[in-house]
Amino acid sequence: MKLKLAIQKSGRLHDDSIRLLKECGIDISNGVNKLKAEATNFPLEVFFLRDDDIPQYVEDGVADIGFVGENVVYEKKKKVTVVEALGFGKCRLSIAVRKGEEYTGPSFLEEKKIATSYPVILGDFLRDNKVNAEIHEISGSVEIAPGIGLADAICDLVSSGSTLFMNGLQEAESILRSQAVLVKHEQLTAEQDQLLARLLFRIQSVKKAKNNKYVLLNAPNEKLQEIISLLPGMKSPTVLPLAEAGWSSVHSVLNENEFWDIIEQLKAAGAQGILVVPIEKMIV
Ligand code: PRT
Ligand code: ZN
Repeated sequence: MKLKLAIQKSGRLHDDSIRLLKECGIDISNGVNKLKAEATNFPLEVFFLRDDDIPQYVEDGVADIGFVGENVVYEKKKKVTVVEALGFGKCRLSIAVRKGEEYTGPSFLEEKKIATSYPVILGDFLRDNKVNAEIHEISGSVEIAPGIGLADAICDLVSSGSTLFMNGLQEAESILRSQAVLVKHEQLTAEQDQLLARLLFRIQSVKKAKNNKYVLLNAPNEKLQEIISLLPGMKSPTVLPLAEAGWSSVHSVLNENEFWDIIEQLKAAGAQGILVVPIEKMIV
């Protein structure tokens, strides 16, 4: 038995999806020109599909699981379960208006025409905010709609913001934050669930490793207690004596979010020779 995974055939999520599998130690045998490929060292079969079709395939159980943007999951409203955020494909779905216009909140959109490829999510947003606006659905190049007089505003995905900028638009309000997620079919068999648990364990180890750094530093022994108290570590930091009397080497793991704060405090407390090393996998 193999677990069937759907990923994007080509586009923004493709490379990161393949990379994540690789980081999980899973090699895909044949190229992306085929409809599907087999992993050589894990019971996994990979289907290459358009991202928009992935929720439907997973709902139908043609694929057991899929990697797809949350924006697509919420837009398609298919019956799938979101299991895990994957940490790539980050973007936001935002309302944008012409540069220089003063956006005063959702009521600004009253009676306006909004171009989008996300009519469902936008429709929910407008309804929640009791705004009456006309949704004009288009499938691509949404950002040019205000410029050619097709719409007063748009609702589209934004990452750097440069597409909006180049089209004379400004981001007014973000209505959804999105990233790639792992979705699963609602009724997996026990055997499929077991395979998914194995895959998830690997994905979580890779994610944890990315969010953490291994830190090595030298500390004068009289400052050791203070320095150790600053370090969270997986359990407690490793402390080894240095060849030079009165000094120790301290090893620990720091989370990305608190990383710079703690490094500054460590320096202030007398730590020297601080080395920061990436972690490849983290099994905790
Ligand atoms: O062929 P297929 O249907 O599979 O692909 P697609 O063309 O529909 O999707 P694709 O490859 O463009 O995007 C796949 C997924 O990547 C999306 O569903 C999001 O989950 C995620 N993602 C992350 C993005 C962006 N960032 C993004 N910036 N998807 C699209 N964009 C577009 C946006 O629509 C706009 O045109 O990039 C432009 C804005 O980018 P900035 O950097 O200029 O702000
Ligand atoms: Zn698509």
